[in-house]
This record gives sequence, C-alpha cells and structure tokens, in this order.
Amino acid sequence: DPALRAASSGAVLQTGARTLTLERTRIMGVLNLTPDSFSDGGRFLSDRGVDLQLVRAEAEAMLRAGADLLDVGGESTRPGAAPVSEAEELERVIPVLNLLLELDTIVSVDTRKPSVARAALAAGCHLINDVSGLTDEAMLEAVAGSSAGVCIMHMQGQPEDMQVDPSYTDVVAEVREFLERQVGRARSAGIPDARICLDPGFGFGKTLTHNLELLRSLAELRVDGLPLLVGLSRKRMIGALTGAEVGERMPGSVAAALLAAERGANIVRVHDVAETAQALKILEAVRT
Ligand code: HH2
Repeated sequence: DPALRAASSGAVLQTGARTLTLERTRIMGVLNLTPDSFSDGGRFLSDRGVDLQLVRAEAEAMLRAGADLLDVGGESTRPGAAPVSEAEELERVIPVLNLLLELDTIVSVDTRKPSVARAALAAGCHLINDVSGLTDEAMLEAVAGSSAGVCIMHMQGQPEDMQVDPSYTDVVAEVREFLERQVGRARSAGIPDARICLDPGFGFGKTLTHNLELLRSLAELRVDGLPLLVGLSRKRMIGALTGAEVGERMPGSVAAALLAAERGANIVRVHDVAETAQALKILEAVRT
C-alpha cells in the first residue's frame, strides 16, 4: 500500500487533524478572493463582497478534478500589489474558510498577517501558507500554538518592490540557506518537522534566470527531507518564456508543474487543477 509506505517512511505532511501522504505529487488548488490577483482576481467578487456560492462551486469542481488541498487567499502578493487591511482580509477569508472546512479536504490559508493566521487557525484551517516564510515572530508563535501545517516560502524583499532589482550571488545556495534557517527557527518554536513544507517562492524577488536556476536545482533545495511545494502557475516566467498573456498560460503552467514534480516537488500550487491532474497521472505511470 503506497499510502502506508509513505506514512512509514515519514513522507507525510501533518496538517492539524488531517494527514497528507506524499507518495505521489499532490495538487493544491488556488482560490484567490482578491480583486487584484494577477490571473484570477475578481472572479468571486460581487457588489456584496465574496460570492460564497461561486466559491463553493469552484472548490467542489477543483476537488472533483483532483485537488488534494485548497489554498485560499485574501491578499494579492503579485509584484507591486497594494497591501490590504487586516479587516478587509479577514472579511474575505474567514467566511470562505468556514465554507471550505465543510468539504472533505485540507484547507490552507495564504496570509502574511499573524492576526489573520490566528483567526484562521481558530476557525480550524489546516495549513498556514506564509509567503513571508515565518520571518514575523508573531506568525511563528501563531503557528507554533496550533497543530496546523505551515508552508515556509522564500521571498527577497516585499511584494511592493521585490521585482525592482532582485539580486543574488548564488540564488540556489541563498534560498536554501534561508529555508534551513527558518526550519531551525520553526523547530526552536516547537513546530515538528512533520508539519513543515518548504517553497523556493518562484517569482518572489527573482528574475527569469533565478527562477530557471531554482527549478533546475529543485532537488538541492530540499532541507532534511522536508516536502517541497512549488508555485509556478500562470506566473510571469511562463509569459516571458512563451509570450503568452496571463489568461493563456495553462499549457506552460502544466509543463512547469510536471517538471517541478519530476524534480521532486511534493505539492504543486495551481489554478488549472484538472489539466495538472491529467499531466501528473502520466508522470505517475512512467514513474512506477
Ligand atoms: N504564489 C503566489 C501566492 N502564494 N504561495 C506559495 N507557497 N507559493 C507560491 O509560489 C505562491 C504563493 C502568487 O500567485 P497567485 O496567488 O496566483 O497570485 P496573487 O499573489 O496575485 O494573488
């Protein structure tokens, strides 16, 4: 039984009451509740705020299509995005979180704000996806005080200015060092390894060259066998390599997810769940 094998080899991510086994590449479906996310902004918004019916229908469709986790976010972190207030982010995220928790899945909340994380954890979210990589002490404490999983992502700079002039001497070594350091801090705060996954943060303070180098060297970024999460879906990198506008980047995104999975990504964060699931099935068949 591959699930048992994965569990006994420690290849799992513990997310509160739920356990994600990692014997194959898992799919995290993206649900952005923002007006301004670069590829799917405004999808779920009406004059009266977030349209819960619409979100529920999309979430259920993603689960039918093969999503293993759902990632809900109330703040766009695209390059140059304007910050959102705590009240606004809570208002977008918490009702949707409560709705998604009724479904049979793992629910992740994409936030950089400790207050939003605390509210999400109190509501029962399974995973905090922190694009600031637990650099905020209050965020570290919020996660440590729960039993939820956490995704520690690398970012150089802040979304406001991160793409102005990203620079590294050795991008792979520097991203890895950051991830190692933050794993150390998480452990010291009492978060066990089984609850941690790591993400190089494609597009977060990186040029096309940096992104390509990180993808080529993905295996070198693994710290102590911890799971790797990769988000390349519809990103600028796909556009730069193909000339495709943001709405036309599905094929390139599927290819990128597949390449990441082949290089060891345990979870791929994607907008196009059905297409990615189909591609990953081919990879699985070739692997086994
Ligand atoms: N990328 C985005 C947001 N959150 N989280 C992780 N762990 N890894 C990523 O690569 C990642 C992420 C950006 O994509 P998206 O959510 O589609 O856009 P926006 O930030 O504009 O909402």
